[in-house]
Amino acid sequence: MKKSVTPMLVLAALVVVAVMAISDSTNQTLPFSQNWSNPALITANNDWSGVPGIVGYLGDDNTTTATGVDPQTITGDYGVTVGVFANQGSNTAFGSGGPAEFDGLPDPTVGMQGSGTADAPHLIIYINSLGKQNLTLAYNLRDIDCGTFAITQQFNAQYRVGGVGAWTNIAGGYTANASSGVAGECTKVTPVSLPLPGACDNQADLRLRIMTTNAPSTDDEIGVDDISVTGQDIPTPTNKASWGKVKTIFRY
Ligand SMILES: [Ca+2]
Ligand SMILES: [Ca+2]
Ligand SMILES: [Ca+2]
Ligand SMILES: [Ca+2]
Repeated sequence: MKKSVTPMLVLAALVVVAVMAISDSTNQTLPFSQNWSNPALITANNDWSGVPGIVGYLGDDNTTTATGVDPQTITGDYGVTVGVFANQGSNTAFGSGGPAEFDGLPDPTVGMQGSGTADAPHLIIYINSLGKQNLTLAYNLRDIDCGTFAITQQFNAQYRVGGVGAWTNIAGGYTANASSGVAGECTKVTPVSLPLPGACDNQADLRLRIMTTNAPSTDDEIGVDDISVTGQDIPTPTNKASWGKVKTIFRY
């Protein structure tokens, strides 16, 4: 008897293709960088397919309606909705929560702010660190929102090896307030440079997560710009004796 493909299977396949098409979570080798200077990376809402190795999420888990949540306390996956508001030009007064692309600024960037829906918007960076050690994650948090309000916009950075399990806070990765905290101010830059722990060395699937949370009252739009992930080559052993030594040093 001839086998037939059920409509449900066809639908499931189409959904899989659709999900795959809106992001490029290919693990990127080092050195990796992204400064958002190319306005063509993101051209349509919720489509990250032109951005190698970075995907933005709304963080719309909605298990909490609280504001001002410390992002260090969020260690599970938080919402799976891929999102970005594309082509916002220089409209940093844009009020919707989640990631957004401001490609018309003199220095373009992707930014994020929280909202009642986007409780914990975040970027995930997908890295292949095979052969690399002593990694560093760096980025600039930029207050790009000149709105007349003063709030506290928390940010945090975490890592995870592989696609499942808890996220681990990176030492020094918490920024208590990336907003200037001054009404109408939009020039503050918070440089962040984080040495990553040894667990991040030499991994085929390393993920780095940069997250903010819904601030009390109106959120400040904060750019996550000049992202880089760098590392050093793990020395290649030249003979059997030195290989033993290397294995001892880099055991974890
Ligand atoms: Ca930039
Ligand atoms: Ca664009
Ligand atoms: Ca501001
Ligand atoms: Ca808010």
